Amino acid sequence: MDASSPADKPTVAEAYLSALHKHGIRMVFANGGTDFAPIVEGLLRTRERGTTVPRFVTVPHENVAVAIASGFWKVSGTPAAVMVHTTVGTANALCGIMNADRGNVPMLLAAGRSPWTERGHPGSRNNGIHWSQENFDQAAMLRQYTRWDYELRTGQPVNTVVGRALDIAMTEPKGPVYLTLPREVLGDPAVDPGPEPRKRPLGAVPPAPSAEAIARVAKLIAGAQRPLIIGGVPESFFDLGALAQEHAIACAPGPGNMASSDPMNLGAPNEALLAWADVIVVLESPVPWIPRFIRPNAETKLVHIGIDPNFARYPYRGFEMDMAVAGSVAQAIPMLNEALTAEGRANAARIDARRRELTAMRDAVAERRRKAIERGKTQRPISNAWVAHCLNQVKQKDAIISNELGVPAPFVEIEQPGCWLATGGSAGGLGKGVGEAIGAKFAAPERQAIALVGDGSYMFNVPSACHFVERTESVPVLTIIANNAQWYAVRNAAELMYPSGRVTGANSLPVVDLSPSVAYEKLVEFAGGYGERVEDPSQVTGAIERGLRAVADGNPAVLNIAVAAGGRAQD
Ligand SMILES: Cc1ncc(C[n+]2csc(CCOP(=O)(O)OP(=O)(O)O)c2C)c(N)n1
Ligand SMILES: [Mg+2]
Repeated sequence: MDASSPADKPTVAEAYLSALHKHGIRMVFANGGTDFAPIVEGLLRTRERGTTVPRFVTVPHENVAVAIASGFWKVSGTPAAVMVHTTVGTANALCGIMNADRGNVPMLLAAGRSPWTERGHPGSRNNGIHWSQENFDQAAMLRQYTRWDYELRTGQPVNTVVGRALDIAMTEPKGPVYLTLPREVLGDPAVDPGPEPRKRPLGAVPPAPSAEAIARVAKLIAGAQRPLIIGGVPESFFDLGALAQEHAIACAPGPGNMASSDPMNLGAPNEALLAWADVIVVLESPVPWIPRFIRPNAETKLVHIGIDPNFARYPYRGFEMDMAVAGSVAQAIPMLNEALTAEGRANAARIDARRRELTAMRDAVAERRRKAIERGKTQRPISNAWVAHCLNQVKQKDAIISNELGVPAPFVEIEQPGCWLATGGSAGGLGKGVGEAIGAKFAAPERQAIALVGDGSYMFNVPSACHFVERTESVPVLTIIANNAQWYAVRNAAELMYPSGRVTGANSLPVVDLSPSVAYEKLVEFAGGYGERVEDPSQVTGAIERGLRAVADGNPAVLNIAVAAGGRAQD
């Protein structure tokens, strides 16, 4: 039986593609299979008919496709769709979906479903895998990590289903949704697609925190000697700086949530900073500190503000709270600034004194970093701080940086919002650093996109798939590998657990070493890219310049930089 009817009436697949476009989906990062037959045919037919549909990009690994969609969202503010092949494609996408869930990254993941009929429909089973790939509940594979899942049924209006999927994905806490598309349904003639989407942003308006609660937080801060803010959100990049500077509040904002040069930005929270504070306001931060190592004083007042300050999606989490305020942090920060201004006049002298104290604390942080950079000038293997310093010298101000165990965040200067992609949470599933940079490049082709990755992380990114897409879609990025020839994180974990064990100080460790190291810089050459290995600290700036030039000329670039192990020091 042939699926094309004489009149070639539009199919559900065509209506689905059109519904995606109507709901603002511009890009679909896709990895196909036998379930895609109606989609592939539909793409050709819609082209013939002049129906506008999203751009489909072939991505040869699903985890990379999800990372690209994530980077695209973070830079464009528009969610992307990912489409994968049935159960097996879903399995490969799952690690990325776990990160998207914990990072509140909205996206529509769609997967085909193995045909469910053995005969009688043009889409019926015609391949052995149509029996063996089916499972009992495809969405159960990732239901813990999606906000919603559904299977498109015969006769259903696709506008309504796609609209619902995207509204849920784009409602706080944002996150991935999953739609399965059986081959028979996609191949059926289109039915009424339902009402056209109304002209409005996707998702619900986020809830504002209660003004009364914010007034109470302001009172706590106004009455404090040493208030500290931990966390933040990229949307409030400048608002957080304004709040902190106006009222002299110490900040440990997390990279990408506040300007690196902000005088109130004290970097990552550490033991001394937590011990210093008498009020701590935690902003949208699932893990504000690691209680086993550092903790606030018992009498320090603790306030948590966030869409869900309980992080109910996390099974176990024990951070204490004197006050929990649910609501958008982007709205809370200006509200807090206003409420504090009303409180603050009487405290002017105290605020001035604190501003002096914080300036001295900030100077001490800057001095520590300056010394690390100074040492790095001649260190071999190269220090990560030095690599970051060299990058700061040559990257454009609005360069987009994605980081996955690459050079350390505190040393990279970020002065604009939207330049640091590794904000928010993540499930820690490695393999998204390069893909997110590529997604950023899709969203902002005119900007530099730079992936900072560890040698281990580089391989988790399926570099062949990344460099393939960089070449085929002309979205070149600069990948800088901080190559310490090991999974240092695994070593570090073993040493922390067994400080006087065999592992501590051992030269070489099983399931840690990635040595002898290999020529990662050669891999990109298969895609016509530029690669360079760097061992001499005096060569780093030049190599980054050469890499950025290669990218500007349209070629992917990889720098394989031999760095010291354990150099991922905070600051
Ligand atoms: C998918 C996945 N597999 C394994 C891990 C465990 N893991 C965490 S960090 C790490 C090592 C990463 O190595 P690299 O990128 O070289 O960074 P380094 O630790 O050397 O600084 C591993 C294997 C993980 N987080 N995600
Ligand atoms: Mg490593």
